[in-house]
Amino acid sequence: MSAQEIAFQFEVPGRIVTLESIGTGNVNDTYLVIQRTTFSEEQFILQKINQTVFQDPAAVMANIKAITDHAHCKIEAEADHSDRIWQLPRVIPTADGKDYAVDQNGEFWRALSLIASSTCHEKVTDPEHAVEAGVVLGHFQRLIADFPIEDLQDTLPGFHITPEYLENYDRILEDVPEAKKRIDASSEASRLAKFVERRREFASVLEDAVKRGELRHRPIHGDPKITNIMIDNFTGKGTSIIDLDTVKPGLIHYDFGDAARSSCNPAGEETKDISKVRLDMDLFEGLVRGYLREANEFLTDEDRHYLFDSIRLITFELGLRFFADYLAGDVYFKTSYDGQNLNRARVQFALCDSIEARESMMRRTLESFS
Ligand code: GN1
Ligand code: MG
Repeated sequence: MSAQEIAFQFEVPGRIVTLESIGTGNVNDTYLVIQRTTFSEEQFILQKINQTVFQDPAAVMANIKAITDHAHCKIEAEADHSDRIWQLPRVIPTADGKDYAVDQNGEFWRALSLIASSTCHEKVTDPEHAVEAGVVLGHFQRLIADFPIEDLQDTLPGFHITPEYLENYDRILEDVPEAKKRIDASSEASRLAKFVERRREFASVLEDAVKRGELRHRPIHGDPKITNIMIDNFTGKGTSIIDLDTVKPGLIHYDFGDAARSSCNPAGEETKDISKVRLDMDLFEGLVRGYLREANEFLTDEDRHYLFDSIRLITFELGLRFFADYLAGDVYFKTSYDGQNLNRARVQFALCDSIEARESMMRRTLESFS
């Protein structure tokens, strides 16, 4: 069945004008669909869910439906007192009332409303953009903070549990014969392997805090990188967070760390010029100011205590995930050239270095807005 035939199954009026592949996501396939009737036009997002990553797509959709229903009600209730018009994608049902369609190959497809007249960026453009990224994440976390985690399914067990990524890395080194060869064949890969070794103990910093009862699980977004933050074309303000696949119970720290690592590195995730990778303090100040404006309301002192570590950790973790995937032969993240996952790992580890060097400044910034 073609994407066109699938698009036709969703409850959107009109006939298809175009359907084009868009998006730079590393996981799902994404299309923009435009349909017209005699007197109107509807644009929406059609996505094929990657089942190698999400093994229970129906559970992913149940989480998205539940969390967006909850958040939409809150956005509506607060609309008159808000400084902007907040938006959040809506799950568009199929003609027979389901949250997804399954094609003859067993592939799961979903349709989501488009956040129109807004743009997402691969890199942060200026400190105001970083402020908006912080506000958008803090606002989303605040909206969903009271959603009961028992009503969310764990759709990606182990997601953001850094010690488990280390175990997986060790397994790859042991079980994939090519992995060791790849390290031996490249001085850059062996440098990255040493980088990992020096941070083994640090990898459990957040999970240890959970075990000691200092941090607790809450509903999280899971993937609030800068490309998932929509900026309103008219006002320049953040208007929506998108890509709700990884909404599940977890630590809000994973979200904060991910927003910080992706919004405060002006070179972006895909640069080949490693010398340009750094944690920019002006962008960081913006992100923290925006985030804490919304999040101070629900953060505990213990939550605040781990905010710095979360940035260092999620940056290290993503580098480790890219590196492990390179060693395993690119089985998880989509790539468009050979060695892309190795390059992505180099970027995240360089950023991690830069974060470590700025620890005291970053901690001062975090304290000054708390
Ligand atoms: C993946 O869905 P996408 O492409 O935004 C990944 C994230 C990473 C991100 C890095 C489910 O996100 O965890 O931070 O790539 N998503 C999943 O770009 O693994
Ligand atoms: Mg995602």
